[in-house]
Amino acid sequence: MATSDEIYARMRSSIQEYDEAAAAAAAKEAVDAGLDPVEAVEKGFAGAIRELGEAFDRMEIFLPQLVMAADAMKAGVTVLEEAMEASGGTLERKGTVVLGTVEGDIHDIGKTVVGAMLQANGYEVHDLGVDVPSTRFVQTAQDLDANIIAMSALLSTTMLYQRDVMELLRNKGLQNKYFVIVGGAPVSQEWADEIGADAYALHAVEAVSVLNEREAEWAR
Ligand code: B1M
Repeated sequence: MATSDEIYARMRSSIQEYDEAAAAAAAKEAVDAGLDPVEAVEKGFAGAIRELGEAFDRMEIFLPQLVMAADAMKAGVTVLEEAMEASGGTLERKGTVVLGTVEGDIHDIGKTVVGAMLQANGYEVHDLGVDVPSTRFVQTAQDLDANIIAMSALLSTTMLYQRDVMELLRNKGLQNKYFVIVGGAPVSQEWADEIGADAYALHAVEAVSVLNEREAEWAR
C-alpha cells in the first residue's frame, strides 16, 4: 500500500503533466487509503496548481497549459468531492447557503472545495457556479429563504463584485437578513471589514469552522 506522501506526490505530478486520468486515479487512491479529502486537495493538488500559476506569471507556461492543469485538477477534485459529500450524507441539514464565484470570474476549484466541505458538514449548499451576477446571489437567497451568502473571488478585479453584493443588500434593506462570508486568494479580513461582510475565511476548513462558531448570527 502506498504511503500518503507517495499518493500526494502522484497527485502533484498528475497536475504537472496535465493528466486528467492520472489525477482522478490518484484521488481515488487517496480516498481508498482513507486520507482526508480536504487535506488531499491541499497537499496533493493545490500546491502544484499554484506553482503552475506562478510559472504562468513568469511566462514560463501559457494559458492553454494552465487550463489543462486546471482540468486535471477538476477531474481529481470531482472524485474527492464525492467522498466529502458521502461523509456528510447522514448529517442533519444546518443552514442554507447560496454559494458562487462572483461576476466576471470563472475560477471554480476553490469555490467547489468550499461547497463540498460545507455540504459534508451538514449545510444545504446551492452552488450557483461561476460568473454569478450580483443580483442573482441576492435573488436566490430571497427565493430560497437562505441563511448564508458565500462568495468566492480569485481576481483582484472581481473581488469588487463582493462589495457590489453588499451594497445591493444594503439598498434593499437586507443587510441583516443574510450572513455573508467571503473568500478567495486576493480576499482578506481587511477587505471583508471594508465592505461590511460578516466573515472571511482563508480556506475551506476555516469556512466551516467560522460558520459553525457563529451559528447564533445566521440561524433564525
Ligand atoms: Co487564473 N489567476 N486566471 N486561472 N488562476 C489566478 C487567480 C492568479 C493569481 C494567477 C497568477 O497570475 N499568478 C491570477 C490573478 C491575479 C490577480 O488578480 N491578483 C489569475 C489570472 C490573472 C487569470 C486570468 C486573467 C488569466 C488570463 O486570461 N490572462 C484568467 C481570468 C479568467 C476569469 O476568471 N475571467 C484566469 C484563468 C484561469 C484558468 C481558466 C486557466 C484556471 C481556472 C480554471 C478553473 O477554475 N476551472 C486558472 C487557475 C487554475 C489559476 C490558479 C493558478 C489556481 C487557482 C486554483 O484553482 N487554486 C491561480 C493562482 C493562485 O491561486 N495562486 C490563478 C486551487 C484552489 C484549491 O485554491 O482557488 O485559492 P483557491 O481556493 C481556496 C482559498 O482561496 C479559499 O478556499 C479554497 C480551498 O482551500 N477560498 C474560499 C476560495 N473561495 C472561498 C470562499 C470562501 C472561503 C474560502 O467563502 C465564501
